[in-house]
Amino acid sequence: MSKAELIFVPAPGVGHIVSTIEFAKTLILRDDQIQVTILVMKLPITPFIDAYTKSLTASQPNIRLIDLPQVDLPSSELLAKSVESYICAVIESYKPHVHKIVSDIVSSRSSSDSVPVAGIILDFFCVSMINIGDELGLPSFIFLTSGSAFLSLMLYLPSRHQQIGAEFTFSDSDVIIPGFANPVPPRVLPGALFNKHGGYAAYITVAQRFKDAKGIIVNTFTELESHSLESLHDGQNPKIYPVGPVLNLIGHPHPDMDHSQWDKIRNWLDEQPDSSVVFLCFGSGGSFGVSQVKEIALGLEQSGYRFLWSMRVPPGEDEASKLKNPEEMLPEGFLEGIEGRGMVCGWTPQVEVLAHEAIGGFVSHCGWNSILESFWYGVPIVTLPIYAEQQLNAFTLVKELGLAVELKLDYRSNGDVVKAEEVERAVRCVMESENEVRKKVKDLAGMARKAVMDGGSSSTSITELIKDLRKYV
Ligand code: UPG
Repeated sequence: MSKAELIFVPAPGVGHIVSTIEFAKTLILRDDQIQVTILVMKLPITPFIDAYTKSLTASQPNIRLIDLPQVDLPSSELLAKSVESYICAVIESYKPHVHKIVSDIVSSRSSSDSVPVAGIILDFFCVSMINIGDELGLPSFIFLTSGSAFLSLMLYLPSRHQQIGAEFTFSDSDVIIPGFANPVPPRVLPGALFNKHGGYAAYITVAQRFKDAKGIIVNTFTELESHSLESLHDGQNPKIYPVGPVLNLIGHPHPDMDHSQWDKIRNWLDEQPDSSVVFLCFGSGGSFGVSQVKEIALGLEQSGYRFLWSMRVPPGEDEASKLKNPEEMLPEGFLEGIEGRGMVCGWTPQVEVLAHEAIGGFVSHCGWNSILESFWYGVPIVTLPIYAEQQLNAFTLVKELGLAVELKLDYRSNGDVVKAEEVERAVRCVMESENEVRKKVKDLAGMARKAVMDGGSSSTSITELIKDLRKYV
């Protein structure tokens, strides 16, 4: 087999970088003639991404990182109006640099003995760069860091936009989206789709380009989202490759992690009975204000279960964001009151926690990586989505797949407060040993592992993808 190069352009966020890099590694493991170049963007809202990317790719001779030059960033007013339009604006500014680097790579490979570029693999936020591939004669593929439910939404949005041409509103009737078995309530759609200040426009612009990709690689597996994946195979959409779960199971060396605290947590977990601890963690950016933290704390206390809670101080201008330590948000005397039954912490290596036998349930913001990691270890989820497509993921897990316990599907942090009693109920429900969801998720863990083994559904899909990519060199 001859050598071939792939150029990856991931978005600069933890939830995007980790699975993208892991996927690049998977391709190289499967075909050692593949070389990967990753173009690295930097964003001030994720300052550690650079070091993070380097540590995830260390000792990978077939992966080369190229730092893209700094660009002038859009104004903070734009960020305040819509995170999505801010990210898209940053990505637009990077486009000329990406164009230059990719075209330099292509022209340096013109001799017959050099390694040809087989294609560009873009994060979904970077789909406007499909133009670069087109201009340079390279096929562009999307690597989707979320699941098939989100893909269904993105493939549906352009036709709705053509008919209606305006943002969603919370009072809209439920939406029929191909790929969903149930009508989808507007309240579980990504917040950006209601945003009149650029969020909706940014989403539509991204969604409109999905059909221009040569293929869409999705971090999901057929056994998890069979209905959705089957309905998207309609001959109209680009070819879809379910290749997941693509996971980094080694824990992430995040700069915010306090190693001595993690040692204490690990020792504490080792002392707890199997499946007795509920873990709460809300992704790389999820946080709550003081009043919500108080309700969660009370709910945990009233549930009587052991817990490990990874907390963050929220960004912004309010009282809570001025606190230095997330523990300061807890009600006074809370930690003393629970008498060693629970621990709170900052960044923890989530995969290591989920793998621990003491963990019996996971209250999650339903970021896609967290969902896949939890399923991999057979840990049932309680849904508390916060932003991005997390509400849609929560809806998919609870209503479409029956694979999670509902706490909230449509939580919006700017106004909603989930009450302690609701937290208590959901925690009790997920921790019950006879819970139906627990049994289903245990079975799913086996299916996830089979999917990525030789001959499994995702493994077969990766073989097909490599074959298809090689047709372009
Ligand atoms: N993580 C830790 N420790 C922590 C917090 C997070 O190891 O204390 C890891 C976690 O294991 C996971 C990643 O960080 O691998 C977080 O990814 P994810 O669960 O997907 O959440 P986000 O960081 O919020 O991810 C963004 C979006 C989310 C989307 C995802 C993939 O917010 O909605 O599904 O990207 O596109």
